[in-house]
Order: sequence, then C-alpha cells, then structure tokens
Amino acid sequence: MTSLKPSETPTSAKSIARAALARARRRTLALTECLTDEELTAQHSPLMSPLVWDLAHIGNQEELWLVRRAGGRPALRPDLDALYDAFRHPRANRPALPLLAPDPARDYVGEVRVRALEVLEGADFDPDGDPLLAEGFVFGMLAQHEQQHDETMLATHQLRAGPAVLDAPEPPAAPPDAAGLPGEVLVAAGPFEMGTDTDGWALDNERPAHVVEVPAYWLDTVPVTNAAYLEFIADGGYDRDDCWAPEGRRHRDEAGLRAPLFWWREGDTWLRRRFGRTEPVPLDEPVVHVCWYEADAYARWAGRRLPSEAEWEKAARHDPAEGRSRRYPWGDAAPTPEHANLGQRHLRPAPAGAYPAGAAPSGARQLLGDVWEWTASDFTAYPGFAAFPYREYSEVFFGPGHKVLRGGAFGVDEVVARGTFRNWDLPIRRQIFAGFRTARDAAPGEAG
Ligand code: AVJ
Ligand code: FE
Repeated sequence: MTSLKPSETPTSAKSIARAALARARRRTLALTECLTDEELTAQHSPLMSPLVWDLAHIGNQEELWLVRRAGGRPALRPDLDALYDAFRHPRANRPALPLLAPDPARDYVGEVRVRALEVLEGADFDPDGDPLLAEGFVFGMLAQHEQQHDETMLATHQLRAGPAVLDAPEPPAAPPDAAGLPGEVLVAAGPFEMGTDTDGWALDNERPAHVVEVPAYWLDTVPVTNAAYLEFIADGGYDRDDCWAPEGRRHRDEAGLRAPLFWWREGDTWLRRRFGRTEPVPLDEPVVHVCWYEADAYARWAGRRLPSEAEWEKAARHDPAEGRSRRYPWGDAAPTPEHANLGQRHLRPAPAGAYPAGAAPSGARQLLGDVWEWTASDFTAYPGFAAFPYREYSEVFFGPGHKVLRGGAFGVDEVVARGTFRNWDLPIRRQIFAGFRTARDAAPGEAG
C-alpha cells in the first residue's frame, strides 16, 4: 500500500480491503464446507486445532479488533472471547472446549462479517488518524489473520487421514531454461533497506525500515529440490552426526527423523501422501515438510549454510540498479499467477525453476510462493520495534526459541506474501509448508 489521501478512501483502498476480506472468506469456506460436522470437530493431529475452532476464532478476532476496537461497536458474543483466545488454550486442549458447532460457527462468522463491512463503509483511512484505521490497517490485519489460519487449516487437511476432499489444477511446468540455470547467484556486498515504514498493511514485526550492511554471498537460485534432498538421505545424511546441531541430533533421535514428513519408502521408490492421495515423490519439486534441524543438517552436508534473514530479504527486495528495496522480487506490482505460486491456487509447489517472471534482480527464482523458506535467524525485534496493536501478535514470540521463515508457500494468499513479511515457528515443526534454500559466503575476490 502506498500512502493514501483521505479523499481516496472511498474507492481504491476500500475496494482493496473488501476484496482481501472476501478472498479470505472464500478460502475459509472452501476449507470447511468440504467436510462433515464430525470431521470439522475432530482433532486430526494434536498439533492442530479442530477446524471448527479456527473457523470461530477467525470470527472472534474480527469481532474483537475490527468490529469492537476499530469500529467502536458493541460486543456481539463477549462470551466467546475466552474460548477462542489462542493463549488461554493450547491447541491440544481445544477439542475438549464447549466450542460452537459448525453451523452456529458459520452463522457467527457471517454476522461478524456483516458488521465488519459496515465498519468498512464508514471508516476513514486517513493516514494521520486512528492508527488501527489508517490506510485500512485493521482490515488488512484481519484479512492476513484469516489467510494465515486458512494456511493452518490447509496444514490440518494435509494431516488428516481419509480420502481426498480438496482439488486444484496442477502448477505450471518448469520453463525450458530451468535445467540450465546456474546453481547459485551472487549478491554483492553492500547496504540495503530491510523492513518497512511505508507499507500500510505491514505488521508490527516488519517495522521499522532500517539499513543493514550485508557482506557478499551466494544463494541457491531455486529452493532445494526433492532430488537433492534424496541425495542427502542416500548419503546417510540423517546419520551424519557432524552435520547436525546438538539439539537437532537429540530431536532427530527422539522423533526418529529419517525423511521429510509424509514420506515413506517402498522398495526403491519414495512415496508421499498429499492431501489424501499417495504419489511418488516428484524429483524436481522443492522439498517441503522438513524442520529447521533437517534444513540446517542438509546445508552442512552440502558444505553450505542456511541464509540469514537479512540475506534472504536482500535477495528478494534489493534492486542494485536503483539502489532501493522493492515490495516483491520482480518489482512493486502485486503478484499475478505468472509471478508466484500463491493462494492455494495449486495444492503443491511448482517445479524448481518455475515462474521466471517472478525472478529477483539477482536471478533467484521462487523466493515468493511455493514453499516457506527456513532461515538461519532467530525471530527478533528490529531496532526501534513497537508492538502494535497487541503484544501477543509478535513480541511474545521474540527470542531464540523460534526461527524465521520467509517467502510464503503455495498455501498462503498474496496478502501475506511480500518481501518484508516474517513468519516464525519452532525448529522442530514439519507440518507447515516449509522448505529452504542454502547459501555460502562469497570469497574476497568475488565480492562484486
Ligand atoms: C505468524 C503463522 C506463526 O499461526 O501462530 C494467527 C499467525 N497469529 N493468529 C500463527 C497468527 C495469530 C501465527 N504465525
Ligand atoms: Fe489467530
């Protein structure tokens, strides 16, 4: 979002907000209407909420922040606040709560949405006004919140046993030049602007913009593929203790990690389960469903390392010709289906080398979309960080416990995929749509 004058509020900015909310709701309904009440209230994995919890939680957050706080409207269902407070009840305990049944949950989110759209009609997006409404932030925040839960619900779908209920067209094939791409791209040494002060819908953890000096480095042109990951497995990578961080080794042994989640071997063939279907592991696709420890071990096995968060963002945003940071690898224009694999348009990553139109100035491809990419970095505050609008969105997660993921996967909408967006999770998590790419320091002569 560029800066908007109040006079522009009624047309462009409001229709963008309305469209983002509508897109999120279409996904939410698509992910919940395809299952029976029984499947919606079941817990498919102790890692996840019942889908009906996500559904009503989406509505409750919209009621709390958009309808009540920003809109100043009276509470609709204050009795639901405690039930759907993510901090009060860990995911594993949520099935035992007196949750709304699927139909009442649908009614509730619908009633909240009617009020949310009324608030939107009357809102003043004046950038100097109420910070929740400025540039339509709260509408963007709730669209992003819903889309993030839509991705979480997609992960629940992937964990669920039983026949497939979701369908989507196949992603585009790799273009003819994919096989000949250089393995890595050089990003020259120098400063770049990380984070943002000007993106109206950026969340608190993406702010403020600050200059970071990054030494020259080489970055994989594309995410690590299943074929490459299979070489690591075949070379005994899971048993190569020297490649694993000490905590990673402990976790590997306790959890019995031998391959990405959802993979198994039959004879010489590796198979995987994907949204209720069994298929051979496709060799040219970015690896997905690996934890941070596996990504880190692979990188060490390859004689490389994971990129830092700053290295990832510089590759994705820095335009050396203009000396400025872009919103996306390809420029500032919103993603189209030619740029990136986003929005659950396809239910798998595209082959490595796809989306040439989405390439960064360095030549790196698929930085946005396809798979989240683990970085080497802990989730921490940028210098000058201020929690907004609540500490529990980001601040309480800062620290060495969580690793940053960048780029967004096929499962997230463009409203949560931009060069500055930061995701985070525990280094043991594998149910998220996470892969990675690797990096190495450039030698002094290569600094560019
Ligand atoms: C940013 C994806 C880690 O799912 O826990 C959802 C997003 N925050 N509701 C999460 C979020 C509050 C968050 N992640
Ligand atoms: Fe939430």
